[in-house]
Amino acid sequence: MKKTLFGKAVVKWAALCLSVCVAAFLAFPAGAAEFKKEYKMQLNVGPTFYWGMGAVKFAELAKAKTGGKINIKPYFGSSLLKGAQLKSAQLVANGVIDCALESTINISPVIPECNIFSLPFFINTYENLDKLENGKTGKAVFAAMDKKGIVGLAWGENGFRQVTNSKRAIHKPEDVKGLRLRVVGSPIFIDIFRQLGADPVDMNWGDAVTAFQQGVVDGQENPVGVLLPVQIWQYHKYATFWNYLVDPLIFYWNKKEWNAFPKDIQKAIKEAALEAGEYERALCRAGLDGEKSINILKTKFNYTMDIPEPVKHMEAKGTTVTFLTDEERNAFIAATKPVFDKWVKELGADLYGKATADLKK
Ligand code: X2X
Repeated sequence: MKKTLFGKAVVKWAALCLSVCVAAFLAFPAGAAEFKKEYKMQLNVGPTFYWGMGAVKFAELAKAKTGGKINIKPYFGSSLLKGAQLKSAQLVANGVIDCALESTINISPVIPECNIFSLPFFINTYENLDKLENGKTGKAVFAAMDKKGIVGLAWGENGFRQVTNSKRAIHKPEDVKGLRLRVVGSPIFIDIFRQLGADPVDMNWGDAVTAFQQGVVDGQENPVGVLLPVQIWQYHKYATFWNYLVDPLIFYWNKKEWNAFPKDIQKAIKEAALEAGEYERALCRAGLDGEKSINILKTKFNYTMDIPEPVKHMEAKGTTVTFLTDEERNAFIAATKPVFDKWVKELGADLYGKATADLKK
C-alpha cells in the first residue's frame, strides 16, 4: 500500500517536472537568447549633459520597446574606463562593456575613419554634417566599426566644437598663439593646436573641469552641450564660435552580443537608438539651427528647452561670444592647411573621396 502511494507521488512529481519543462520550453524556445540582467553602457559625460540625456532616453526606449527584456544601464563619466575616455571602443569591441554612446573622437583610436569629422574647417554646417552621416561616409564608418567587432546603431551628436579661454577674444590665428589649451588626447587635436602655435595639453574630460577651476589651462574647446552644463563662463570669459570641427556621437554595441540577439530584439533596440539619437541631436542643436530642433523637441518629444538660446544665455552670463567673419575664417583655413593635408593622407583617398562626394549632394 505504502509502496503504491509512494509510486503515485513519484508519477505526480515526474508529471509536474515534465509540465514545468514544457512550459519553460514554450516560453524560451530553443535558440532564444537569455538576456542579461543589465547591459552596461559607456559614456564620457554625466546625466545633465544633452549627451547624457540621450543615453537615458535610449535606455528607457530600449526597455519599453523590448517589453522590459533589455535593461541598459548608462555608466556616466567614463566610470567603467576609470576616466580613460579613448578606450571606449576597445572595451566594447572585446566585450568587457556591452554598448556605448560615444563621441567619434573617443572612438577614433579603434576606428581612425572617425577622424574625418575632425578635419579642421571641413564640415562647418549641420547640413554638411547630415550629408556625411546619411551618405557614403557614414556607411563607411559603420562598416569599419563592424570589421572591428562593434555594431553602429544610430548617430547622435556632441556638436560643433567652439573654443573658450580666459585670456582674449579669438579672431585670428595669432590670437591662439601661446594659449595653453586642454584638448582630448587624440593626435589630430594636438596637431591642429600646435600648428596654430598654442600649447595643447591632452587631458581626459574627467580631469578637465578641475584644470579649468585651478587655471592649469587657459582654455579648451567643446560644443555648447558641454559648455552649458559645466558653466564654462565661470572659468573662461571668451568664446569663439568657429565650428572648426564636429563630433557626432554613435550608439554602438558589441558585435558578438548583438548578433546573438533575436531579430525582434535587434529591431527594437535599433529603433530605440534612432529615436534617442533624434532627440539627443535636437537637444544639441536647439537654438543653433533656427526653430528646427526646438520644433522637433516640442512636437515629437513634448520637450521644452530650459536654455532655448544658448548663445544669448552665455552672453547674459558675461561671456564675450565671437563669431568669425568669412575673412577671419579663411585665415584659420590657411593656417591649418598643413594639418588638413596630413590628415587627408592618413584617412586615405577612398574615404576622403566619399566625404567630398557626400558634400556635393
Ligand atoms: O573630452 C571631451 O572634450 C568631450 C567631452 O567632448 C568628449 O568626450 C569628446
